[in-house]
Amino acid sequence: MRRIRANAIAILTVAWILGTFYYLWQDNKPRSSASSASQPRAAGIKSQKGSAGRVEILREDRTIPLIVTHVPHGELQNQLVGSFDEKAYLSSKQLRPGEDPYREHAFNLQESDRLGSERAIRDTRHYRCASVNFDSDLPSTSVIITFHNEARSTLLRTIKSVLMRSPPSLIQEIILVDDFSADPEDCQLLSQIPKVRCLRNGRREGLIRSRVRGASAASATILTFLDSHCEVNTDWLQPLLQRVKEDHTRVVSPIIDVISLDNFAYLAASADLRGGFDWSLHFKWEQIPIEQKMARTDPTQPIKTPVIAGGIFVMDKSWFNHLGQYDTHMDIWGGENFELSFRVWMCGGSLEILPCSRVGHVFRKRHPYDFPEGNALTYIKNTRRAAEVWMDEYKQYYYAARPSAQGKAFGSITDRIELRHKLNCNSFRWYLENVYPELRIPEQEAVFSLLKQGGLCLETHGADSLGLAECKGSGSNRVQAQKWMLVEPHIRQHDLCLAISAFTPGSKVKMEACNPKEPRQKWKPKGPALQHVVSGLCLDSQPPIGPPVITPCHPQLASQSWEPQLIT
Ligand code: LR7
Ligand code: MN
Repeated sequence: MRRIRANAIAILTVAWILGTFYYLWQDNKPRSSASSASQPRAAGIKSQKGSAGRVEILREDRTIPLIVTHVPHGELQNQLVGSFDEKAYLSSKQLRPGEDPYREHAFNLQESDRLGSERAIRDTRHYRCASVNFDSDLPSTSVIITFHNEARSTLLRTIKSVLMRSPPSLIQEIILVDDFSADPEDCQLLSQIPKVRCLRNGRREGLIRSRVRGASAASATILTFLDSHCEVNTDWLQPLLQRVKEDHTRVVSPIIDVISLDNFAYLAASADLRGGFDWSLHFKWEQIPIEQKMARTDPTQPIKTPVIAGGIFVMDKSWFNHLGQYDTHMDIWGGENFELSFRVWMCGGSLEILPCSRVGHVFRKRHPYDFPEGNALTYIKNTRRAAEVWMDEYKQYYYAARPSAQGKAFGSITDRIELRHKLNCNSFRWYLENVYPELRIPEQEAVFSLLKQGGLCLETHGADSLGLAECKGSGSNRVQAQKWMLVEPHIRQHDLCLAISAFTPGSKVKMEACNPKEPRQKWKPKGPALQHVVSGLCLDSQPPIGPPVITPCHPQLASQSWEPQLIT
């Protein structure tokens, strides 16, 4: 009896010990091991898996044990970074005691320097991302980083995060384009790191021309653009390359996480956002439309976006070249993301945010560098170029939202217009209808006018018929029938629009319910005449007075002359 009890106790003890070990092992297992299906993780990195796992993150996350991204150590680290003397590079540019740590870079330089060149960051992806599979033969990429007077510690951390968190075989090279920073060594010294190349501009060009220079020098078939103060997260690159490999017309971005400009904490950004803008061409993050959100059953799927933020994206190099790279007459900073986004969508490509790719970026509140032509004028020049080339008649809303842009110089756009014709791109209306229907088109101020022909006015009789009649004064009740709202392309009265009944000369003109997609209702001014857009024929009262019709345009004809007279 005693032996049985002793045996039972022994068995229970062993089971308890085994259970405890199993629990600890489970607890310690790195989450990335669940992704063993995702082959393209670098073999070298995989063998180091044991050094990842649960660690304690300092600062704001102090008490929460977190799964962190993997940082290789020892030999692998040497292979990736070579003999580069990191300490010397960083220490020669330290903040002097008493100096304002925000002055030079508009973020807390002291904190950035303190962090050093590598650190563990939280894997901010949805947990299902870890089990997504990628092709084993993804193409490699040239990473292009342009910078002007970037802090050494942020720049180095950007580069090291790329080298350490990407499968080495997928990084062909990292091209730094030093946009005429004060110290050429900021860039030059970094070229001691294997795969890192340094190009230096002989004068300040701005990020747009710098990126074009970097892209032209790239030897890989795929381009990856990064800002100079980023940290890429676990397996950030594979989802991007996979989507572009499948379809070279896709231009893809990661979710851009936030690195605090004060304490450099790495914070997860919402996965429900996409890029949008208002009519002043101000970029903003916005919620994805509710219907799309409801339809999303798989959080690893791409999110279509009307525009990209601009700094962090992957694009096929031949597609980049085919579409005309960038508008190199844009200076320093701003607007190029709209120009690229409109161009990609309107000329046959698409823009996506891939939620399983995460890259952190230090968002700042001001520009730490100067704009030779001034910040406001540069932004206006760049966005005016984008609006003039791509926004067709909708550019009026840009000017209405940004009146100061009118009359400001923006250079010649002939080349870019030619490019648009050559690429046979869709209209901005197409873009609004198909890509960004959520962008509200501002109500035009309702302006009512008479449409006068000599002493007579165009008027409606009931719902259907039209004719000319003596103009009524604004006090008269009957003026309603002569009161027109001219909102291009419509000539309307309340919900009814002037429409042709057929596209042939002599066809009658009538009133019918307005429909923005109906080509029979679209008109534009042609001198004193009103021309039907599609048929090219003009509104004619065909004297001696009959119901109005459309006839070939001769704007000098009295029967085709319609003088708008505002009703106040
Ligand atoms: O003259 C310059 N030359 C440069 O090389 C001015 C800037 N630069 C570099 C600079 O060092 C940095 O690497 O260009 C990059 C972007 O400049 P930032 O970081 O000062 O600007 P930003 O982060 O506000 O820029 C966002 O908008 C820009 C519009 O022109 C670009 O598209 C940036 O790439 C873009 N950054 C991002 O999309 C990251 C996410 C931020 C958001 C939203
Ligand atoms: Mn930036």
